[in-house]
Amino acid sequence: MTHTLTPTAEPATDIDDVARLVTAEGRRIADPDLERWVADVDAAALRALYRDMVLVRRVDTEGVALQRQGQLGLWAPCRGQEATQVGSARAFRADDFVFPSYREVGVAHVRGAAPADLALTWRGESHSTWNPYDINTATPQIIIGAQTLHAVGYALGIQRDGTDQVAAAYFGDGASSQGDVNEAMVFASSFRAPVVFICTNNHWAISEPVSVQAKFPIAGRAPGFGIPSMRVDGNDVLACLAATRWALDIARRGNGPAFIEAVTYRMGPHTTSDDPTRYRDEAEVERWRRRDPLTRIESLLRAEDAFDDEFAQTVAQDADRLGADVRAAVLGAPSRPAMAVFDDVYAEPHTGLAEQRERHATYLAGFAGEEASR
Ligand SMILES: Cc1ncc(C[n+]2csc(CCOP(=O)(O)OP(=O)(O)O)c2C)c(N)n1
Ligand SMILES: [Mg+2]
Repeated sequence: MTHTLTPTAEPATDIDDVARLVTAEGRRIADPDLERWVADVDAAALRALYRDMVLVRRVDTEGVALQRQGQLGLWAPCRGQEATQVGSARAFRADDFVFPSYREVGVAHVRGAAPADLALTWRGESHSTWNPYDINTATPQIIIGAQTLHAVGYALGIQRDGTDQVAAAYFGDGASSQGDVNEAMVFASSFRAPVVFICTNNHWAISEPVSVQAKFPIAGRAPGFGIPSMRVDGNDVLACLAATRWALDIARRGNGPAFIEAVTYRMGPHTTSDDPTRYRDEAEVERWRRRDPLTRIESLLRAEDAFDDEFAQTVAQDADRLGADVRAAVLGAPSRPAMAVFDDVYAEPHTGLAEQRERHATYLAGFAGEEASR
């Protein structure tokens, strides 16, 4: 092949150059290719998606509050990303296997994580909370992009088992620059692994804007690996559901991996340890506030006469109950002994860990008697 391939445009920052079914104002727009994937979504199903998003936002708000009150060590807010998480996660089958990052609280909720499971790792009380095999969802990954390799490995296992399950990996715009993610795509493509890559482009990797590392839409990279991709409005829950069903269908039929770039925005800080006012413009945040994924579906439901005060009240009550359950789980969690942090890390003895354990025990021993002398 001697053709010169050049990017035809530079729309990496054009947030409207996306597949979409519902506008920011809550009006439906026609896209026959996308629509056919959600032809079954009636008013009741749309209301259920809205409810999911309200619940996720409530848990997220509770997580931030619990951290501010000193009950959690850290929280990674997902405010603004509810449509990306709920829409995509609702497309999976229960027996598909999902590999999330630390920010996918909405995915964990949809997959069936219990209220305590959504928060206790952030309290340092356990290395992981849910049993991955109970909800076919791996524990949240902190090592940026590593879960894409795990997902591809899992997908290759599915392929050898001869089932029609699919593995999925969630990762961020920042992660898309990691070697792991690119290696995962090469392997997935080469071996036609049944895996779906979901890149949440929330415009920021801590303080680095996506424009620094993506001069062309991130979705545009996948075809270079031989992987079909779609760039979707990540604040349109219906479009996210449709896009993920499209991607899953490719993988489930044995046609190899598919890739989704969900264009959304991280409304909050990177984590509760971060202060985004130091590096980003309030005007940008305000622009995205007007594209709120919850308001969008509420407007659509109202326009279609499927939203009333009673429904809003029921959803708000359900959300408050879930928020209260998360809070109760955190406040009621037993404290494990400080040295337990070294348990269950490796299956077999590990010299590095043994050294750390000893150092930490010596450090803790330095406080002996302090309690009594107070
Ligand atoms: C391998 C690795 N390198 C660096 C970090 C530190 N780190 C934590 S979050 C983050 C940014 C990730 O950005 P993105 O992939 O866009 O995900 P987002 O936080 O926006 O959800 C970095 C660099 C890490 N956890 N792992
Ligand atoms: Mg990001």
